[in-house]
Amino acid sequence: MLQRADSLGLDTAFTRAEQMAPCPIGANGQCCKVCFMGPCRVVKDGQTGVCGATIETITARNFARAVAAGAAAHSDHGRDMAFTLKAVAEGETQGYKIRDPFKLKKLARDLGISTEGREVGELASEVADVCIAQFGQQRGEVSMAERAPENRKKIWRELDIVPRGIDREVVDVLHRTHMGDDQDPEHILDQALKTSLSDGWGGSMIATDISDILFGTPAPLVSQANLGVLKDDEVNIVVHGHEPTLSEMILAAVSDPEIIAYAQEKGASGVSLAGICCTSNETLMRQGVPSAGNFLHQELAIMTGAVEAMIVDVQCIMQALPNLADKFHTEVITTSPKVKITGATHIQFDEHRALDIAKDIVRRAIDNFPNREETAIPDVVADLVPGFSHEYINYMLGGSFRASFRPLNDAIMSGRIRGVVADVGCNNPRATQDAAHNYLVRELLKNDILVVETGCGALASGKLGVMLGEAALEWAGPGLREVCEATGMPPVLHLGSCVDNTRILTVLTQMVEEGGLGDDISDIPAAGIAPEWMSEKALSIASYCAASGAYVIMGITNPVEGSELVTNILSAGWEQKLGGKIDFVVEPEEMVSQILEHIDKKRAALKLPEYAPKRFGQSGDWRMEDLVDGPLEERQAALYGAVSS
Ligand code: SF4
Ligand code: MSK
Repeated sequence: MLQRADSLGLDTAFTRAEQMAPCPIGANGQCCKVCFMGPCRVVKDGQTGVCGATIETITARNFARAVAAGAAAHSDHGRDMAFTLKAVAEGETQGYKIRDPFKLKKLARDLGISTEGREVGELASEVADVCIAQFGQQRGEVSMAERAPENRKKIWRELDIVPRGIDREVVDVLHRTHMGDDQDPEHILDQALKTSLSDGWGGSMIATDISDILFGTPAPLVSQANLGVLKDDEVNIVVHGHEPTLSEMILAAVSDPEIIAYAQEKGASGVSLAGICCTSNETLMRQGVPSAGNFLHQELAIMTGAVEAMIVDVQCIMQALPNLADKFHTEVITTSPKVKITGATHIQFDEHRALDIAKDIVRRAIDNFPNREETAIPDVVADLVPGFSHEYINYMLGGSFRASFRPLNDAIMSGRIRGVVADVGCNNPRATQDAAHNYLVRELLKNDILVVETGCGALASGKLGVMLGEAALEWAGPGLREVCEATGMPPVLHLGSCVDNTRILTVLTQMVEEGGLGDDISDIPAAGIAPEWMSEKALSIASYCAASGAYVIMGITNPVEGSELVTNILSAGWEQKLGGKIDFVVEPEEMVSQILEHIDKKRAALKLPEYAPKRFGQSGDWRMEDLVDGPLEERQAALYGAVSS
């Protein structure tokens, strides 16, 4: 596709990244523009801004502001879901219903709402009210923080970082990083932690729970990923962004026989829906809607010439899209009241008329089909099995009648599974697309690490073909392979979109509660990586994971590189007070060795047997061999050799 871009003389994020060298002062967090005596670039030892601000204060302020912006974006998504739930409960919407009343009840109980004898609608209305109130709450603690392990809550309370209310913590960061306020770097970063927790154990968790309640809690299904999911003979509609609210209705509209007949009138054989980014994750994991790819595929999809409409909602939408779409027949349609892009058509979404609006948009795309010219859809596609909610993981491991994390904990305790790693986050055109995600996933699997994924990292693995049960035979070490064979699960689990990193927090909490892996998230042999991150949301996620006790590695660049002190606070400093930390590591090889070292250290602290892969791999159902190519012995030798080295 990049060759096609070249031959057509088109810019992409890849070429623009080459032309736009990152400003090294900004990249290292050394530029302050919080007041208009500046902007101040603090680059020499001992230099300060006009107000006297030091490099430590400036880098910490920049980091905290990025966390606040990320937390705001995620949490606002959660707020919108809560308002949609309220509207559905009041019977004001068109096309929506409550698909998971069991999860509604569970959430109600967690929020302290009585469920006894209540109608679903009435309960949903109260749950929505309580969720909406979490955003404006001024005192106390956000309710969902209560879900964390007891020891974790103790740490948070001692440090006074339990969020009071979601919006309140975001505003607090913006206030204290205004000119002339908080100028103690550690104190600023403590508030960054509190704000990030208002995302992970607040806004994002609300988004995940309510999305499941409204659209269904994901369970595994089969789908496909990559640009090859676009169809040459059908109207292609691509949904891109983050929220499932409109895309679920677009899906309903494209399945309508009248709409299909209308498409046929216009010369197409049907209407095909595909996703990009996290809107894709939302529709992929619940409805099996194929994914056209992750963040850096948004321009490439348009360049196929086969997309009639790209419908976007919020976050991660490049402003370059309308200009690029102009070169083809694609119409870019913005739908969120918060997002307009010059050159795009704006059709504002309103859940009260959701299905009508969705049908109008789909008809518009169909009307555009006759304008299609030459197409170039790459013949590249991979099968995948997405949809591993934490609820499903429970059933998958424990069975329908005794859903439990016990088998996972046992597998880690025995050493069959060495540990668990979450590979999450974006693509970044400063690095080869998906290369770090793919390398890390393969290396981790080889080392018997169970990988869970969300966001664009998940879509990278979907495209790679490792989200299939049989992928364990090819890529997993002997112990992990045994577990995958016994359960049929893929060695890489798709857990959802960016806001669904909260599912990972829930999995970790359930592992603690199951017993045998310590008393807190920080005891578990686990880590998180975002090797190709680019978004402020990634810094919020990294911070709330660290605050929750996880070891997090971020690739690409260190946004606080300008200050050794601040870099150390995020790493050793946070590890000392929280048991979790953020390290910025550019090289994927270095990431692997730091993760394995960390996981083995945690295993040793728990007095678990040393990782010894040769003890495993003799059991399992070898008949699954039929599913993959190549002589078993050769692959075993290659694999075990690699593991032991
Ligand atoms: Fe410069 Fe201080 Fe203003 Fe920042 S707050 S721009 S360091 S004068
Ligand atoms: S979409 S935030 S590029 S993961 Fe969630 Fe992908 Fe990162 Fe956006």
